[in-house]
Amino acid sequence: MGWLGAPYKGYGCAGVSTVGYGLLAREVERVDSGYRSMMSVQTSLVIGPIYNYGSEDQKKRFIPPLAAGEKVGCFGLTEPNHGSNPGGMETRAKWDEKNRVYRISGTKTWISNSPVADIFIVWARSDRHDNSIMGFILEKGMDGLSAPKIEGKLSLRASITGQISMDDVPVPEENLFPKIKGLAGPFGCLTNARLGIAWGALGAAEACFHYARAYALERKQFGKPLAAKQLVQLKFADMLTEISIGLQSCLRVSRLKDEGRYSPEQVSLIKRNSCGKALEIARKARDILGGNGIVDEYHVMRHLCNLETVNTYEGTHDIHALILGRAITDIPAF
Ligand code: TGC
Ligand code: FAD
Repeated sequence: MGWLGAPYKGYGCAGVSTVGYGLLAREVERVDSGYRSMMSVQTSLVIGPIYNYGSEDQKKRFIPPLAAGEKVGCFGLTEPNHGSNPGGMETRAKWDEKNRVYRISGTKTWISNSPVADIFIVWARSDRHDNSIMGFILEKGMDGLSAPKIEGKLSLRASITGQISMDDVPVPEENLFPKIKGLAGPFGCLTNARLGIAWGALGAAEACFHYARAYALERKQFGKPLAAKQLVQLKFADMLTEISIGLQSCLRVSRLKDEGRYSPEQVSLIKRNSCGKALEIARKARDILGGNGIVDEYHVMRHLCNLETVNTYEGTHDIHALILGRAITDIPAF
């Protein structure tokens, strides 16, 4: 439908504004956060780095099938020992001069789409680049590359998650991103994805609001619909207020980004606010549905469980507080 890679221009991408991308994320996450996850990863974390940091050959080769949905991508930053602090990463790329390949070894974990991915964006420290973090494009079928699935998730069940296991994977030199070095590479991708999440989480909150409103108008207790009770109306007033204010802030930051006048901290502010508020809204909606609120048929509990992940990935609620704290005080407190 033209949604994958939507904010990028050319190579089969639609070329919409940041506001347009946000609106898409909001509508997709109204269905399920796992659907939006698939869209965010493919768009901001896979097509995005190839578009922004890749060579012309890499763009022509990899982006069109990703934008068309013919190939699935994933983004490997998190490691078993380094989640909130990816700067500690242990994955290594060793330059093999004779064969002109990088030999990559290490493990990435909690990687959306990895078990079904054709293309793997992997961040690793490279001995050919002063041990700096560099980005590589790995392809399914490369020697030593596997992607086992993580089982037992009670959240984001519509999105498949796995590890990326790399044992001396030979990656041709033309699969290295030539235009980026250091943590700014993965963090630049994350800023774009976090902005989509800020819109998306509120889409899930809106879905919960509407399910609860419809339910409260139907369901009668003490001789009247729940919607006729003042305490229930107070919950709806609070929910709608947070959704409205949250969406306005997403709109403003997205417009600033379209004008080239935004900062990553503003994105942290709205990602954190939207996820935290969406969780509170989903909990209120679940409460209004009473016992039915915990059943999959009524959807709210599914959104609530999904939002626990959305509040954690792409920087946890508290990590974004610390990013804001650093901007406010100039003191990093991580
Ligand atoms: P720090 O010193 O802050 O920065 C290092 C370099 O990066 C630059 N930078 C950014 N550039 C662009 N956008 C941003 N948001 C940036 N933030 C930092 C910075 O200017 C610097 O550049 P340079 O050139 O001077 O080197 O690095 P730090 O190690 O102190 O960072 C601390 C902290 C906590 C902010 C960072 O580690 C962090 O954000 N941690 C959270 C980790 C995280 O978000 N992981 C996400 C993994 S991917 C994922 O979850 C996908 S889920 C997808 C889905 O299914 O939807
Ligand atoms: P930790 O970093 O161990 O944090 C645990 C707790 O400690 C949190 O509450 C955190 O806020 C707190 N904490 C950490 N540091 C501090 C501090 N300095 N001060 C105070 N509190 C602190 N990663 C990818 O690279 N690619 C993906 O596609 C991807 N998809 C994901 C999909 C799912 C379903 C999930 C659950 C995660 C995914 N992730 C992905 C990983 C995600 O980004 C990490 O889970 C997240 O960054 C947190 O890291 P962690 O789980 O190691 O938690």
